[in-house]
Amino acid sequence: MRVILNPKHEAHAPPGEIENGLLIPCYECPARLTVIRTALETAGGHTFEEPPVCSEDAIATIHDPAYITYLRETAAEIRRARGSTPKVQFPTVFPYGPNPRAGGNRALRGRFCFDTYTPILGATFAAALGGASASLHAAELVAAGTARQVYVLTRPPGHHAERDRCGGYCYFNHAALVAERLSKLGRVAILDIDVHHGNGAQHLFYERGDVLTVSVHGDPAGLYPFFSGYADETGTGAGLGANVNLLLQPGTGVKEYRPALFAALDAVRTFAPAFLVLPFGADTHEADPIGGFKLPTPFFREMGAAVRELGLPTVTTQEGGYNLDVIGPCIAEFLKGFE
Ligand code: OKP
Ligand code: ZN
Repeated sequence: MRVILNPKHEAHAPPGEIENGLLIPCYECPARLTVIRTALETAGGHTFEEPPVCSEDAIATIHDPAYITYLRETAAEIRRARGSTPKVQFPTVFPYGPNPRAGGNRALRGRFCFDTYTPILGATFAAALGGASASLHAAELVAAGTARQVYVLTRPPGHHAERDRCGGYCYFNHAALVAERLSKLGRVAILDIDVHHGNGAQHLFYERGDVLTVSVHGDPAGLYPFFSGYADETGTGAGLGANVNLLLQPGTGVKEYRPALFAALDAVRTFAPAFLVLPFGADTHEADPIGGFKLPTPFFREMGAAVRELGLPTVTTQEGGYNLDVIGPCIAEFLKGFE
């Protein structure tokens, strides 16, 4: 597999995430990328390359320019901070009231972010730009027909990011950037198999009939992102019927997961897209600390083989997966089945 790396991820290393008012250790850490890369090197048959840096205009195909500017300027401000000034910014107040306004940094932190898991550090903008660059480079390779399958090995992840808000460890939506680029050439399906709902792509393409969004995930009644991912969210306007959410319960094992995956693949087949974008998370694994599913490592090869049956030019983006001992083997198995 051709693997495109985010060369700038490492310095984005949050000091923690805020859960129920407490700062807890980060699940989303730089070692995630390292262990995946090592597992792929050990498995063999993969090539690794770094992308050229993309322009902010290319990111603005999906994200609000004011949000892009906010991330860039906030990161720069943090790098200039001296003395006791914090090196990390978390939101504390979110938009409220009939006519929400946002003036000044403390308001913008809540304006451009929807949770307390997704801080901005001095290195965050460069890391996010690196992920967007890797994704857009992968999209160009598939668009040109130079490659039929490309895997974007990046962190932080992207599938929760919306047009003008970061959240769920995500800043720029890699899968959406790829889908938007490929949609210039034909219909695109996004199939999200992270354990968490792909709310970003749902939100970004909700009114579009030319981009199908399908997500297989844990019931949001009990799992992040809580506010979206329900079965009755089916799209609107031209996009009516082009959003599919398949919900699974905590404790989901192979027996429950397999039919849901088949249903998702059937929805993609029926849509008959020219391209597939696959936000992939290894947080469906039985040993993941936050997912709650029970999929064993060997099943990931079967998942890859099932997706392969679609026979579509595909960009896979790395999303979640937080057990450092298993995410590497999961991805190696998945790509083995997929290639
Ligand atoms: C990002 B991706 C743990 C709370 C974690 C945030 C989850 C973000 C998941 N105590 N909440 O979809 O893997
Ligand atoms: Zn996830």
